Amino acid sequence: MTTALAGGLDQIVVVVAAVVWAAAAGFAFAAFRPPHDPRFHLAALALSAGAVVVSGVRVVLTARLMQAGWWFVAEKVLLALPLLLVPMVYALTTTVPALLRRDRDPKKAYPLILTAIGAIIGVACDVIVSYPVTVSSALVVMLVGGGAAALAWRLVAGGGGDRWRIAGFAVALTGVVWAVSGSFSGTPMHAGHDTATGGVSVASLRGPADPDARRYTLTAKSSSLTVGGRTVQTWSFNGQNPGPTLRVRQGETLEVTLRNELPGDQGVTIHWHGYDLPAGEDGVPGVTQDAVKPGGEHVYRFRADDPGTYWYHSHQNSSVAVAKGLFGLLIVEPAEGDHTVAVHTYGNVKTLSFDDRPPTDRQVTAVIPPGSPVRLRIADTDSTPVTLGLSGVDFRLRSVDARDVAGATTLRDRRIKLAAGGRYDLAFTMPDGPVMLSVDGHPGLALNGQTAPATGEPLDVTRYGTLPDLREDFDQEIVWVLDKTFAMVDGVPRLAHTVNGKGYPNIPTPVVREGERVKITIVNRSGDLHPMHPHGHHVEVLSRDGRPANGMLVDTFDVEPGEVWVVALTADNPGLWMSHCHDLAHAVQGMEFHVAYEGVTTPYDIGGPAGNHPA
Ligand SMILES: [Cu+2]
Repeated sequence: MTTALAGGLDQIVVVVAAVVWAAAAGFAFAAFRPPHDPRFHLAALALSAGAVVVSGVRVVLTARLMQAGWWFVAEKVLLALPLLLVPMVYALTTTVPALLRRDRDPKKAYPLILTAIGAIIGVACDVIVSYPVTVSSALVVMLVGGGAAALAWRLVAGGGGDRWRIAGFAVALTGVVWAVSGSFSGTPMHAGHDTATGGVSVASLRGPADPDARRYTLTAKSSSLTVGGRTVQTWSFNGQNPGPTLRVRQGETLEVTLRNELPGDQGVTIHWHGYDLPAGEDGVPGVTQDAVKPGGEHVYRFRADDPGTYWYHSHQNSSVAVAKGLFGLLIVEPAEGDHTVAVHTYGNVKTLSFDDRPPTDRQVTAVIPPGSPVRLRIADTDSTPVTLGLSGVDFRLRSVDARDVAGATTLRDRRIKLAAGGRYDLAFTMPDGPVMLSVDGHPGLALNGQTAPATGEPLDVTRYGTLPDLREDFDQEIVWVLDKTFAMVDGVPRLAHTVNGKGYPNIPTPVVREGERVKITIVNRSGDLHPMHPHGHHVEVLSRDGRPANGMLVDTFDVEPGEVWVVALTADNPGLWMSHCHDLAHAVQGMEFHVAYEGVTTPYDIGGPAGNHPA
């Protein structure tokens, strides 16, 4: 059983346990009261037996999850299971014998009611407690449970005036208030503002001015696009969807002037996705710059020393802006004979755009002379992964996220899953026959005629190429546990995508020193796929789910439900960096945070007059 399946089953079993224990407790309470209907005794006994079985399943599932790591079970082992199993033993040794003896004392139902409360608390734990279990979250659970237990005693014992009721409500209410105020708050995001004395401002970490720079101007504006027979209102750079492909030769300086002609108050920035550039050029509003308002302008400059396939997109309200079309590809080239492929969903229409042709949901055809080298530079600009396939030719996955894969072996008829925001370069020599690039199993790009989409085994990219011995020495270790729980996001309580139990901007900011090698363990406790994207750095993949990886360098990687990834970050690019899920809806729903370098500050504010909104 996979970790993801065990986690999913546990989410169902915890609810079933609560329902069955509550029903058992209800029938027991009824059985101990007039008219002492024997059918109630039977029902209570049968439901208790069933509930014990369900609780046993929960213990087995927790044991299975514990094999995947403590991160997956901490709150179950520390809170949910003790609060279920201890009263369960109490009930099995008191209430159950009383039911068998047909006792007539309602107080005898109390242990079973406590068990039901424990089972219901298990559901609450699932929804509000993540990893790590904090003292405040544990207290919330204990207070709510204690309040419910007091009220239940008032119910079974009868009499006693209102004091028990008031005490129970008071205790439970304290728990709820604590939940809202205490456990959901956390360290505010702006580490940079806390260390504002001295240090380096991110605003000074800029690229060089260069009279010979390769210059582009990108103007954000409203546009429209007809695709799949529908007209979609889009935002564009220079009226093009996708935005123009920016090409620069390795070693040149790129200078891009961003202008904003969007309507209303829509700010815009450009984030150079995957390019490890100076922090002040990173295009994150509220962290590295203010959002560029309509009528405004901002110039980005950086030396393009790292060849490869990148893309650029607005980082202001990015879940909306990118979906509407504020993106394009950036190619830093030594390569000849290359072609770009951008996958993007406009409205509800999934499209492919080949080179700078307009996007289409139909198959794209092109003719390439047999014998010529081909490099398809493919970017997934959506918020969900895409499964690519290449058939009709032997090919290599030459690079992932603009970094060459060591020892890239020949592949044929294979499928490869590409993370949201990620890039693959597929390289081959054009054969005499046709070649097909498929997208999610459908014909996407047909070169020199038709052939069937690839149906072969999916490739595990983390095990592709050579598997070297990877360095295991670290200066610092960080753990990010991804989950879906109730948390504060932007000051509002909601069901959130959380990191270590918190949502934006309360996720603690790790602080690194320049030169450190940092081990980052990313654990996905949730049922959702999270394409994680650290800015300003490529991280080295050390292992995936305990299996040693090839050490490939990535800037966007899919952490599947139940998976544990271990990556290494070399702190070689001082700044204040965003790190977030590139399912941009997840970022808005809490999953974004910072990595700060010691001594780096920012003069910019999230919110503020510029309306900066990095997600
Ligand atoms: Cu996500």
